[in-house]
Amino acid sequence: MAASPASNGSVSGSGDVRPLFCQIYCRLKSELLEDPAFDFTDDAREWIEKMLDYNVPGGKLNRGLSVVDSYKLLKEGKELSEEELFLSCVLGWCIEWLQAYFLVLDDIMDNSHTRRGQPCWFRIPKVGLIAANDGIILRNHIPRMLQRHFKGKPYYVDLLDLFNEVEFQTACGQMLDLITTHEGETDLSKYKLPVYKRIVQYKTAYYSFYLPVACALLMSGENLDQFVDVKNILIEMGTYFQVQDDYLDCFGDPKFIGKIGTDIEDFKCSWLVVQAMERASESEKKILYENYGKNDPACVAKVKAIYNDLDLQKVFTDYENASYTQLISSIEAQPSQAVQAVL
Ligand code: GPP
Ligand code: MG
Ligand code: MG
Ligand code: MG
Repeated sequence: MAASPASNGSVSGSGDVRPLFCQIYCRLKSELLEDPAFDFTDDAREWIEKMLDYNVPGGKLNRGLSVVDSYKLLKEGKELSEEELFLSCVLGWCIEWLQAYFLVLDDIMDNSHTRRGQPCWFRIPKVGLIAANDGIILRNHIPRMLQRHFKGKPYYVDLLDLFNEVEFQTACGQMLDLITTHEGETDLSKYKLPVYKRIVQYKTAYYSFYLPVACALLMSGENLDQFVDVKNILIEMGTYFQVQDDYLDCFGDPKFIGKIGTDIEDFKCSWLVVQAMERASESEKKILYENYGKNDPACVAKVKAIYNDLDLQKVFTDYENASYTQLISSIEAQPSQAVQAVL
């Protein structure tokens, strides 16, 4: 997720919540810096504070804010108590922490350069591979925050299970992303749509789309087993979101998306290369085979030229429209108005 103006696609209400949400970040950070489980030195406190400020709050905050928005909608117009509002913000921040943890490690694995308009954390000379441990600390902050604010709530154990399960699914998705890249290096024709969909369902959709809504449902006292349809719709949305991420990796403006694309250089099973392989002539396939996955701007330019010749921008717009129509019809088939509003 990239840095971008506040006027992004988040749903109604988040505009008002954003300042409070950001204040709560400061409170959570202070609590973590005073965690009695560790005997902090000044240096340790200073490192963690810098690491958090660099990696946690600088994104669009869509995932975090959507916990608050979803929870409000599930309450169907009933005013939230101060405690309920605070707790939904804490859960929102837990997801932003999870995202920071994934991104710090993903940028090492993808050999990326920039994130949210600044160098990736591991690219900072004093940081380097300390970033790997910082990722572990970010991950461990989540159960620390959950314990402090939710222990004793009837849904506490369900929250822990949810975060654990979604983290596991994401790590498995990341593994598929990485091992599929190895297979593609020997044979690009392995990059087909079902392979792609499986990767993105796990690496992106669960934590980015299902998790915020599932958190709001648990806070509302719901049993997640009753929301399988909702989960499937959110997975479709997450898939759409990753297709867009892949499209922007190649065609987005780094100034706006906050990161420089590396998918072509990294041999990624990107939506674009999957579409290109479906449509390319034998001679175009030959060019793709020879140039995809090379860390050389001339090779990257040849791949992009094929994407342009195949008019993948139009293929993307068509996919976007079809996916939107499909999602709207699944949402409208949902029996609950509150759930429809959330979706
Ligand atoms: C997005 O892939 C997926 C993640 C950030 C999940 C990472 C999971 C881990 C367990 C580390 P991406 O590489 O396309 O994202 P981006 O384009 O933002 O680098
Ligand atoms: Mg990645
Ligand atoms: Mg990446
Ligand atoms: Mg990407």
